[in-house]
Amino acid sequence: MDITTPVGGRFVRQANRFTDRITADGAGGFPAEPGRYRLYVSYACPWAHRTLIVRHLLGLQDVIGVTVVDPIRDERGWRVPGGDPVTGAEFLSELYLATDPSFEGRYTVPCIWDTVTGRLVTNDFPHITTMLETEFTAHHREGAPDLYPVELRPEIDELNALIYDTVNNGVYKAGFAQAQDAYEEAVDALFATLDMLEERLSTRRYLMGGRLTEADVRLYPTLVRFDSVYHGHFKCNLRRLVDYPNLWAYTRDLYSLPAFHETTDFDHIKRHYYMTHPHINPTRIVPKGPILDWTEPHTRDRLD
Ligand SMILES: N[C@@H](CCC(=O)N[C@@H](CS)C(=O)NCC(=O)O)C(=O)O
Repeated sequence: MDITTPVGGRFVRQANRFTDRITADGAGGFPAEPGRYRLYVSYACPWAHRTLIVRHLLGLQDVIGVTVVDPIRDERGWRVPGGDPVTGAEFLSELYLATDPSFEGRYTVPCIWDTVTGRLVTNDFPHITTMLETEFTAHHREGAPDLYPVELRPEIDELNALIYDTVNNGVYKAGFAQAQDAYEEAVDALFATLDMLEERLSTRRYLMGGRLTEADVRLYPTLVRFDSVYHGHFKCNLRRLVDYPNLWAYTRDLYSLPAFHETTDFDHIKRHYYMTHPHINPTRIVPKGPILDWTEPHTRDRLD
């Protein structure tokens, strides 16, 4: 199982346990200092994927180091192949239990470890990207984009809430549903939002128009996984991504940027999903397809 608590056959995601914030002024005890924090991710995990994209877009690679876990997870949780160079941990659970010995939830990525206090600061995934965007500005690369512009925040937040509920988490609600009606409800809501986004992206290059923002970073990890895992493994099969001309070209447009394609690992993605959820794929066989041409010209620049 994943982080599932079925309620009436519905998948309910666990609340995030560690919610401290790293801030530019260090007010809460966690100042944004280069080299101090370590980010733990899985290339398979869409929530972790977005943190890698933002770290890359903002040029924070030398400011925050990353440890990548093995894509296959068993009942012990995420494993660090060869051990973590920073903490020596072999399993992510060690970091959670070092922070709170009574922790009983699931050990999730993404999370951030503070090397000074020797504890996890946060596994609060919706806030990790905005924290990198707003609290680490002094360390952004020159010319880094403003992914969360103040004037667009209300619209970004509103769209993100819908995308989170029906798309990012929607595919999980479909895939982990344990009742027919729960599954159908999730799939219907998912494709209603995808249809809406297809329309929205017919006149706009990115979700907010001419500029790349946090909203694109949140949508991409689900779209890039869609045909390879969610369509089959999670039964989100009313349509494929490639059946949506605008969404498919939009995803290829983003994929053409190094921050997106260098953090997209289809081998980790496919092996993780098909081999880590034996309750929905008991043979753990990883399908060979689909074959997708991510380099097909996207022609989205015509919308600039
Ligand atoms: N922290 C968030 C999102 C992160 C998340 O769900 N991560 C998944 C991978 S995509 C995970 O680490 N799961 C570990 C597990 O279920 O054992 C949550 O608890 O809902």
